[in-house]
Amino acid sequence: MKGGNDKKMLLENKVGMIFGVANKRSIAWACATAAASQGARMAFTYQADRIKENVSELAHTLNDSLVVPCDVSEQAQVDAAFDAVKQKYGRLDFLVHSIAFAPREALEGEFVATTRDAFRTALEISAFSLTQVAMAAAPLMTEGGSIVTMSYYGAEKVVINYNVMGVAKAALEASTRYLASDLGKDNIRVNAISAGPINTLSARGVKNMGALLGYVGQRSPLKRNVTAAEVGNTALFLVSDLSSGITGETIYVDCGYNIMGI
Ligand code: 0WD
Repeated sequence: MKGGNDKKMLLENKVGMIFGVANKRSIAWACATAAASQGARMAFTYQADRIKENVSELAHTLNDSLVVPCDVSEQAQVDAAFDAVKQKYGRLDFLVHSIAFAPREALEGEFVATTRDAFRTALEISAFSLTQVAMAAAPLMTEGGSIVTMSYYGAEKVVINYNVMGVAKAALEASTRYLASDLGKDNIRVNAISAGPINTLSARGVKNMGALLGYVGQRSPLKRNVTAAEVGNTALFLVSDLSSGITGETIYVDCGYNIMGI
């Protein structure tokens, strides 16, 4: 029997895969550091060579990590990334999907002007990719698992300039529910975090992000904006067994902004 001081970490012996680290401000990196603090070992994917170095530098600060290329628009790269995870760790316990993309011109002006190409790209990279990685992850989650994705309030209400990304996030939240329904029988849970605005690389692609941060910071019940670390801690909860009864949900981590009417 172990002594009373031996506290087991929440993610001891767990293996994760993190999609969407671009730099140290990325929400995905906050999720990874939270998970690492509780003993997880993780593989990190990077989208393109321009961020390879960034991701490698960050990942190598963590114990027993792996760094693999994976642009989700290339199925062969997705397959290769999961093969590499299987080779190194043998299985997977959790996955954080924290990626999104829409052409910059689609993130300003009127939604009604969205082109077919912008719509297709936004929905493919920001929504379909969740199903794509869930499909690849499920066979590796032999002891059950937890998948977490990142959404935003623009899925539910109109946020000026968010446009086609709001439509993509609505599809992402619906996908979360359908995937949770399919994968629940294998004890794989799928949840979304709807994060308040945070000043990251992607966020700067949305026109007038600074104004949005100010607006939300003033009106949220907590009278401030949420931090990436707070989102990371919620992701930690969702990938740990503490949340074993939760699946298919979208959990707001936004200092309460979404509950406000007038
Ligand atoms: O206010 C915010 N920052 C919020 C972000 C509020 C609520 C939700 N989110 C969501 C985003 O929509 C996204 O889904 O959180 C997720 C992570 O966003 P982030 O941490 O704000 O942004 P960032 O650090 O830029 O990471 C997103 C990354 C990309 O970075 P860049 O900026 O280089 O596009 O998504 C990745 C890429 O690394 N990504 C891809 N990964 C694989 N294949 C692809 C792709 N095709 N496209 C983008």
